[in-house]
Amino acid sequence: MAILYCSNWGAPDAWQAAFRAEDPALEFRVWPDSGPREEIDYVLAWHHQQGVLRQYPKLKAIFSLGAGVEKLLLDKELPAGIPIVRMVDRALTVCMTEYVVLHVLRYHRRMPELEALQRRAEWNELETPPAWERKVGILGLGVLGGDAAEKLAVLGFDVAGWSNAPKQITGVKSFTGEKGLAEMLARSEIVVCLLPLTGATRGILNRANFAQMRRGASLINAARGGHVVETDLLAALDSDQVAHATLDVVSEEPLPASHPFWRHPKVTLTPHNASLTWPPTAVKHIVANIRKQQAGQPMSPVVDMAREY
Ligand code: NDP
Ligand code: OXD
Repeated sequence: MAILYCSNWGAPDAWQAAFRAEDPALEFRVWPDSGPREEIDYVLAWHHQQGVLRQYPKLKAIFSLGAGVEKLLLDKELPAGIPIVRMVDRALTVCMTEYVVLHVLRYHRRMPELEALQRRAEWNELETPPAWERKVGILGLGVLGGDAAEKLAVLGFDVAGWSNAPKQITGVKSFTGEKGLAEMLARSEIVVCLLPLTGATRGILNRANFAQMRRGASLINAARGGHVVETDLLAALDSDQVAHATLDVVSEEPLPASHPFWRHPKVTLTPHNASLTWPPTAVKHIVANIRKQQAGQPMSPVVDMAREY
């Protein structure tokens, strides 16, 4: 049984070591040195070269090394009928929740304003309400958004979330549909985006939706740059409709040096490092799915090609 690491991004060493530790019987190969193509059973894909995945006639599953699959789905020559399994990794989830909690607390405790006061050597005791008075809205209540919502609720925040299907998460109000989006945006003082990038969500953080937000709300986008219409965000920041934005992802990565986000006083940037897949825990998810596939059981979560996530 052979698994092929197929990526133009990063080095395979950590993955190879993790697979060796988890299941030494799995033969780990690195594209383009796949050996005889009919020997490849599974592929690990992240930023792969388009068109190569269809070259393996006995392929049983494609494992995305990331949670977001929008780049993988850009490959117009994906082998038909081969399931694509998204990454669900304990470390990825925990680290994303750390990122969201960090930045929600930063806004809740008015740190951007306090930092500006310090730069001006001004002593001003800004008031902060208790967490239960702070309304946080999360776009996307899936693996990552659901965990972040749950942990923010445990910290006492007044949390709501928006998803395709209604959710039951303790302490989290669930909104769905266009009307639900408008209601959730209107109530939220801090909006977090953890949606997948699909045809339905591309450009969702746009002028019309910024206008639906509470005036002076803050935005945290840890999903994909394509969710934000950047000129609309700059206009919303300049008009104070949006007070501040924390962006882990942007439309062009790395962000060009000339981009106004770099020097914008109301923007905090991080270099798409909110959370990274961690091979030692991620391989457990992959190997568990391989065992399911071999036993004829359904793998999870398999990408729904119609919904694009
Ligand atoms: P999931 O698929 O588990 O969750 C997606 C959520 O979005 C679900 O709740 C889903 O609803 C909801 N959703 C999808 N489309 C719509 C829509 N049109 N309207 C309303 N709700 C919608 O994904 P993950 O939580 O695992 O990951 C989310 C994203 O986070 C990834 O796609 C990736 O882009 C990003 N990411 C960013 C990282 C970073 O470092 N910055 C790291 C890892 C991921 P429902 O539950 O009803 O299906
Ligand atoms: C992911 C990412 O999608 O790292 O996993 O962005």
